[in-house]
Amino acid sequence: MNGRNTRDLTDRHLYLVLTEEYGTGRPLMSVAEEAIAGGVDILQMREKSRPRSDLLQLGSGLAALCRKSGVTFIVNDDPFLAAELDADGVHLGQEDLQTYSVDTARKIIGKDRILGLSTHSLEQFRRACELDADYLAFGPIFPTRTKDYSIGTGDVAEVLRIASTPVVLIGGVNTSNLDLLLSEGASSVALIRDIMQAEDVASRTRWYKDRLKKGAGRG
Ligand code: TZP
Ligand code: MG
Repeated sequence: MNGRNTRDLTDRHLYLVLTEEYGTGRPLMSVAEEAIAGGVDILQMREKSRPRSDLLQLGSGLAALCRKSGVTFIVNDDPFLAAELDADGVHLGQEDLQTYSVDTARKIIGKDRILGLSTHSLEQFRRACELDADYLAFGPIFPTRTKDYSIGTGDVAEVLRIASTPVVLIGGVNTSNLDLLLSEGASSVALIRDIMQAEDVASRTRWYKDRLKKGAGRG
């Protein structure tokens, strides 16, 4: 055991991507605390325009909170920062691969940390299955704020069928469309807005957790 919260990613997971820009102005630490109270499994720090000193400060708070709560803590974009914060893992986008190949990022974070990678098409997903990632995100499935396109649900079943690593579906997931993803066989989803903008973050988080849990057995 490495003492990190590197849970078995093949389970059903609720993954919240903390991005202040798409929240309601509340500090990310408070949102994180509420999401943890609601049962979130994985938290990612995704702050793209803050200086590194801020990320170190926020990240060490989030890392400590996640560590004591048994929640997996992932740092976006930067494997060096993930290692420095002793986070549970790093998440890379396709554009990050220009800076770090998956193998380079793996060397930086070590084998005990999680490496996640975003994919945006079936072809990209297929190629990513050959890489040394611990999970693959696939999306944006539905319209979202962080991308100017969405890919729909058409390839979801095929992605889940061919996946050799756990898959997290992302992009525009909300309480109205989650069932559609579950009916395609989804087990884990990642969200920003529908949790970050909820009036009651803990109860919205709990709603998703309950729904994911029931997902497998829905009639
Ligand atoms: N990558 C693909 S979609 C997305 C990211 C980071 C944003 C998801 O945010 P939301 O608000 O849940 O659509
Ligand atoms: Mg990135």
